[in-house]
Amino acid sequence: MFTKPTLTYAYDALEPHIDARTMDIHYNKHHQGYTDKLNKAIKDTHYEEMSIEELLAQVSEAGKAVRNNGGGYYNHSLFWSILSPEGGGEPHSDIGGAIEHTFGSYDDFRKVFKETALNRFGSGWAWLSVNEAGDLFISSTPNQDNPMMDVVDRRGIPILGVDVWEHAYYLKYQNRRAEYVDAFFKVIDWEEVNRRFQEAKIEMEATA
Ligand code: MN3
Repeated sequence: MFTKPTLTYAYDALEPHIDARTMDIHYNKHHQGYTDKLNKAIKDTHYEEMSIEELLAQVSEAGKAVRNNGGGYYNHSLFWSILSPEGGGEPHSDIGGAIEHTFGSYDDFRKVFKETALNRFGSGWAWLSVNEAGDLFISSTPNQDNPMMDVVDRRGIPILGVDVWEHAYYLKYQNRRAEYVDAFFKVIDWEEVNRRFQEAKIEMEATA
């Protein structure tokens, strides 16, 4: 049985960037829905014995319900963890250096990441991930797919992601996805992204 991680901040803690009502509905209805449907889909199957990471890595063999809800479960768990009321600003430490090294500067990174989020037609996600060489890359996936899955073009371990489904921003921003993505940058918890970056590099080295 998978359970949602507990939020470490209040629904209104990310105001004015992400509004309390959106947080409440997104966490309690959407994320809960993915979690419940995932648990239902894997009940009495061998997927019950797996971690979510193991499951996603071989999701091509699973049905649609496991792919969509397994992705929805994982993606939202990651999303809440990389947001913080104390977030925003420019990344420093290791992740700051790696972003500068890969994209030229933080501003250049932000530009490409934002474009990737805006160019995702319909519902999906934009990601910053670590590939098997330990390098950063930006990608986008439709629906609830993510770079962990064995069905995507560019595989890696995501360390930052933005949900661009309309349910993530419509109440406050309506169709203005660009404004929402700008606001998202103001609440990114770079310390958590850096922690995930370290973990992902160790994981990739271990599997290389
Ligand atoms: Mn969502």
